[in-house]
Amino acid sequence: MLRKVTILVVLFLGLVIQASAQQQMLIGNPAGRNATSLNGNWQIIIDPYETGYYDYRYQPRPDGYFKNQKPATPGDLVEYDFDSSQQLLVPGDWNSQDDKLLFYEGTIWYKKTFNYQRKDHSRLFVYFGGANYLSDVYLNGENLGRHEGGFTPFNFEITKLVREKDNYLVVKVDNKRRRDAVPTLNTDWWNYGGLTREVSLIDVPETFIQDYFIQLKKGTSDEIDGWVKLNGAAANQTVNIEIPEAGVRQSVTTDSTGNAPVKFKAKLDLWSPDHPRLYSVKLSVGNDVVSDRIGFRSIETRGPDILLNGKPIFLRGISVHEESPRGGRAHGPDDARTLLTWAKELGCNFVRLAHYPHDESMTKMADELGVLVWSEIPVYWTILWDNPETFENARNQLGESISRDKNRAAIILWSVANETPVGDARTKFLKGLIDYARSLDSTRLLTAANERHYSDPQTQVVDDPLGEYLDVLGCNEYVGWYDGLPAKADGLTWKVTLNKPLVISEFGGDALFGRHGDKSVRWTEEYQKDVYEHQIAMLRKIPSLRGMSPWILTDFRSPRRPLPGIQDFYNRKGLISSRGERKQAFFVLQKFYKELNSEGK
Ligand code: GCB
Repeated sequence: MLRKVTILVVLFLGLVIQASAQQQMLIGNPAGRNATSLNGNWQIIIDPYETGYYDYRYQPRPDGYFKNQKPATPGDLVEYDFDSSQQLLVPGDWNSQDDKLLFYEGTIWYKKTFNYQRKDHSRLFVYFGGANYLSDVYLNGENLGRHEGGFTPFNFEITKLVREKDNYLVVKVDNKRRRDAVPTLNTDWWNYGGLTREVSLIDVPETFIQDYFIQLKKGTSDEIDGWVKLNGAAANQTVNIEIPEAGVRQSVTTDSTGNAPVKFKAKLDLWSPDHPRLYSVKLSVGNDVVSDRIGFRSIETRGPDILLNGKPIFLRGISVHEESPRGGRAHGPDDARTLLTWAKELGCNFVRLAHYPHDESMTKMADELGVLVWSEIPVYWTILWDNPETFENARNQLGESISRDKNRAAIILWSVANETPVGDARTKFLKGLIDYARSLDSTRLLTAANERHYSDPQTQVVDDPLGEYLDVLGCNEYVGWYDGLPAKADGLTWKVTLNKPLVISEFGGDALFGRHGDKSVRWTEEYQKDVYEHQIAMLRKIPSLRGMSPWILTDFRSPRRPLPGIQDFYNRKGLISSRGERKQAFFVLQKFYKELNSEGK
């Protein structure tokens, strides 16, 4: 009987996993494929009342803006025209491209026209690196589907709809905040809207490599344990996997569903921040070829230690928002290089990419430059813990993020939440996410940025019940800013109840670059520097501390920060201003990280 039940449970789980894999259907590593960019200028229509979507009875219109209508005769009434409308650059948020859109939250319609010569026996997909927040996508007037979530990729097949001339791709992007969404109404960052990341057409053969996972088996340094997945009618195929620099040439045969496990031994030079070794990896089936650059490393914990390639490591980090030094949402390799180079100048071997998955070029650049990454989803503050749709949404965003970045050596931590209130519904929700992440990727560590509390005025306690399910305990604290004055840190002792690594995932204070005064005066560089000095002295004394990612690398826009002349709608906790100027605290942290480095940490 027990056996029967077990078999049923296994079958059911199999179905669930299969169903979710089907649902995601994301094409892995678009940059490693035959792609045509649709970046550049797109025509847009600003539509605050969603007139292009709803009629005057608030019913969806069959003749919405996605039909891209033109008057056929001079007497025809058509109240919009993409072709004479304004343009915006893609990728790019709309808020920073036009002053009148700075605070805009609502719908904007995007349109791009293109020609496409599709080869026989090929398939075509349109791929979006990310669009904030809700996207409805149409090609030549037909609905392709909807995607929810502002920071993860999605794609649609357009093989049957695409034509040689004058295709029109229309996307309705809506960044209205919602109580039941992820994130919810309340965040401390700018709600940059639009097609914020790359858009491209991906051309593949009828049967193609949809995705693959080529990583070391947990706890090993010479065993690849992964999988490859084909998409297309001819499922039983031989897939070749080559890593020429490691002398690897392997073949696997997929089953009737197109899946095959990939397991082999290889002698590999391991990836680390000091030695960010990447290998060219080529996968091929028939005439489909995907190329990637993959690093191999192991990551584990043992008691309070984090072990990278078997050796204890201290995470010298900084938190980073996806805020471009050019203004607006960062995207592309240039922004990624600038931000990560600044982090390295600070002495970091680690970044916390807050509070949502950043552009794919960021995690690829982290692989190239040798910077470990904490990757996060926007389960932030107080979302609707009891709402099944909210859970499904968070789970989907987590799945898409892991799906996109699972081959990046730089990523060592998946974080499921930031500063969520302790409670049964919340812990159940987050445990569901943690279990899901582990089912998709057994190789990385799970964390969350939690809070702490005082058991008495001198004792900080880290004992969030979520900790039981995490590998690494993340903890935010603002002693010296929201919690007393900087010197308060001197008298505090930390009690961490679990024998796991602790990462202080945030601390800091605001300073306006160039504002000087006594260290007791808020908003001055001197005050911020004082916060860092007292914090560092305090943190040094926590026995299980294995990393930190102070808040934050650069100033970033936030609607919650109105103070005129100082904040002007920026959170000023950056160690670097929004124009790239280093504040005094930058050098305090840099000095500390140099010391740690020379102590071998
Ligand atoms: C926090 C949040 C972060 C905020 C920061 C602040 O605890 O996690 O998103 O921006 O504090 O500056 O208040």
